[in-house]
Amino acid sequence: MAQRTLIIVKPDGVQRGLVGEILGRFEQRGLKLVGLKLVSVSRTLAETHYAVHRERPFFADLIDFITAGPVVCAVVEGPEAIEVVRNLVGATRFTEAAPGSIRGDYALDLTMNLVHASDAPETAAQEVSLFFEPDELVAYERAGDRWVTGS
Ligand code: 3AN
Repeated sequence: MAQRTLIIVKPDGVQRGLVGEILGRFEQRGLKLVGLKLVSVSRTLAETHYAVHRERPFFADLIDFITAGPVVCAVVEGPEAIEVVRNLVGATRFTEAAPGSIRGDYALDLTMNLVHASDAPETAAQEVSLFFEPDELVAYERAGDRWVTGS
């Protein structure tokens, strides 16, 4: 089933010059970009986005980090996109992230782990609408898609 999911290249990814490399992995897999922008995340937006972690001891560090510099927000679309993207991103803990995944290739820290990706259909819908207005998402056909997804 075609899904849309939110990807955030976190401040460490932008500062390290890895935006192209990271977004390229999703493009290379065949996922379609339908939204893309550079954002300075406000503390209010960060606290809403990470509300599920509000009571956790690392919450303050997480908010400080995600607001420390610009991030790149993207929405990608494709078959089972939520799970496909999570697998490309790799496990939360860098010690467990498989080589070949983004975190497995580039991350050595639990907070500075380069990428956020939605983890379920409900959170994907919430997070896409938190970071993008409806008119910022673009529906379009790609000529090559029938050779990638069959549709
Ligand atoms: P993921 O980013 O893999 O979806 P989540 O949603 O469980 O992981 O956590 C969101 C972010 O919170 C992580 N990317 C990481 O930066 C931070 N985080 C999660 N667990 C911890 C922890 N035990 N200690 C410090 N930071 C954490």
